[in-house]
Amino acid sequence: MGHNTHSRPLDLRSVAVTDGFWRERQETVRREVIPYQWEALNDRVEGAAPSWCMHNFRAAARLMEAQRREGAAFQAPSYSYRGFQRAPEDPARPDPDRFYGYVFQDSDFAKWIEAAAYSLSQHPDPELERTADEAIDLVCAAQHESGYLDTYYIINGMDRAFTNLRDHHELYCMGHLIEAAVAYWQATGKDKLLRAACRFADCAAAQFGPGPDQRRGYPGHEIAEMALARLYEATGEEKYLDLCRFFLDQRGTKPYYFDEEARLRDELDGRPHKPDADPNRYAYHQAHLPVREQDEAVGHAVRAGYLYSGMADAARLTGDEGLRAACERLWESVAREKLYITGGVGGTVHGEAFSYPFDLPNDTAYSETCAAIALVFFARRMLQLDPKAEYADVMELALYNTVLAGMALDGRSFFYVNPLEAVPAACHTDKRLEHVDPVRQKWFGCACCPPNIARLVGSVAAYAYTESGDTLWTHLYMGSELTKRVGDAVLHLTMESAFPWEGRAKMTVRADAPVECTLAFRLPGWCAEPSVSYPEGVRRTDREGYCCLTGTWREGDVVALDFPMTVRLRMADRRVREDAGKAAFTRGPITYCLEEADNGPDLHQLLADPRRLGEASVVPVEIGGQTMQALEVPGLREVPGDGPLYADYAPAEVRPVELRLIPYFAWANRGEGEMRVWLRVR
Ligand code: FUB
Ligand code: ZN
Repeated sequence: MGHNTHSRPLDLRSVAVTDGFWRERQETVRREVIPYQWEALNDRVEGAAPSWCMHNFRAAARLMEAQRREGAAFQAPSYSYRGFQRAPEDPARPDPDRFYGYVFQDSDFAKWIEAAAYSLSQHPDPELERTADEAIDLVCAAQHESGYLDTYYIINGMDRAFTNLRDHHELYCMGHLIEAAVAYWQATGKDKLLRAACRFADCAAAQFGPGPDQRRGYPGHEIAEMALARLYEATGEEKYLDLCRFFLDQRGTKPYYFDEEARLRDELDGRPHKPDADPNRYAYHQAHLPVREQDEAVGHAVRAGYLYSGMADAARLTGDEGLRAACERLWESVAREKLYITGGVGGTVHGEAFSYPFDLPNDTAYSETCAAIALVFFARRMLQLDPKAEYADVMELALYNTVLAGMALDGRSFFYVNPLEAVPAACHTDKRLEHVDPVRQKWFGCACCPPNIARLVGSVAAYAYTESGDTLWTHLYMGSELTKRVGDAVLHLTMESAFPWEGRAKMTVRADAPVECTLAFRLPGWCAEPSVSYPEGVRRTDREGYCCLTGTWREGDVVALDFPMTVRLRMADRRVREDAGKAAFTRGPITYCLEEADNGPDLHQLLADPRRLGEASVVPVEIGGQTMQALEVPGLREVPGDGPLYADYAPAEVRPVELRLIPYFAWANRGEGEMRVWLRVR
């Protein structure tokens, strides 16, 4: 039996996550994060930056209700496009009719409702569903009669809608709305938000396209591409795939649309047009070249990850080989030259962007949480196109390390930026580190990351498994119960797993009648000696790091997987300046770090000793009420002298110490202190 390699994630209602590690995080999202973020979106979290997100929907809904009521007599308030106003002059007395916050504030609602949808698909919760339904009623009430749905322009002046695609995120908000609407429909069967999202997409499809009266634009911040592909897959409506393709095909063509629209804006405002002189402006938006010609990951890292995800979707759905080849080249660029050992990407604060190859600074790292999330999206889509374990290895790395580090263990505070080295005193005083926080924040004015983590954690099962006709692909190991249909037959599968702490996993089959199919399991790249046992009569073929087991599966059949996790001391390619002479500890999918709480201050004086790696032990530790595995490894500490600032060179005096390392995702959960991933090597 052959297996088609194009695959799709499982319907989340057919898989339940059951294991301690992920279930606990999904429960944190359900119990803490979703209710907390709802309060944040409604500006009710004391001490946190106000969001204004739902305030804006209320303002827009009032306006649209007035329009519906008054019909032809309706006169929009003459704001004449007032543009940004991040916050009211007196925060205690906001004008109920004004838009506040970032232009893309609507997307925070969309991410929240998407997270709520995933949570509902795992755990029915009538109260949450009621809150979500009421929020959807409000959002739909804010929709313009044309289908347009972005409160920034609905409130500030619809005459300027779609006039600044480069900076004003309407298509980004549309993309998030679509993602949310599909998820909510799939989780609850309710289609009110889906219908609203389709109307918005139809409105965009009327505006953008090759026709004589249409605009040749494309999103300044990508996500619409992957969202439209998802909408096409959910509804079967070709027009959404066409719009996705149009956006991809237009990007990077000349004359540059962003320049054209800037000229038109100036014309509209009656001011002289001054062309933008910044040569990097196109690369920031991945618009420097047509997408099929791109081969280096550049520009804003979240935008890039979302774009590449949309390209991979379109390549899979249309069989476009040029797109697929570009995706492969861009993947190589990220994975071989621009990826942190924590799975973070986008190393520079300047433009929240990818830097040049092998530039991976540790203390000034930007490594936005959303960028790691975008990389998870891209990796899953590459797996859907072509299941190669190397994609899943990176997906796992990003997920278990930077993505999880983005949220405190109690789910109540968040990192936007994820450095690999932090010294609080420096973070508080050094201008170069202005963007780096040594403690997580309750919320952000630009709160893209927290709800993004919530939606990914809630839907993690969609990254663990994908299916093609007769094949189930296991990419990540997590305790779960799932159902796989093969024709009319149904296979119930139970996965038990000790990940990420131990590399054992076991899949047990339950089936009323024998089912012929392939169960494919990823052999993690970090494991030198994977072992897989399976029932007699099943045929094994290995391809691209997957062990594919084909045969007739019966009740009680078991596949036992053992991926021994050893403590590894890893070094970076010697072209990475910042890691020269340094090493980092990893075990299985987890990257470790040193914290001041365990090792005292001045972590830069600690040295790893590769000769003693064999003496490393794995010890349970409790952090933030959660039990996890720490590492204890013999190392050395330099004895600081009390001499002058400079002296003639002499080898440092060292004393033996026991280094204690904790998972990177758990750092900064025990108060403020130093942290570092890369340490010097003796
Ligand atoms: O622009 C929307 C989001 O805000 C981006 O994805 C993040 O990088 C942040 O800039
Ligand atoms: Zn973010």
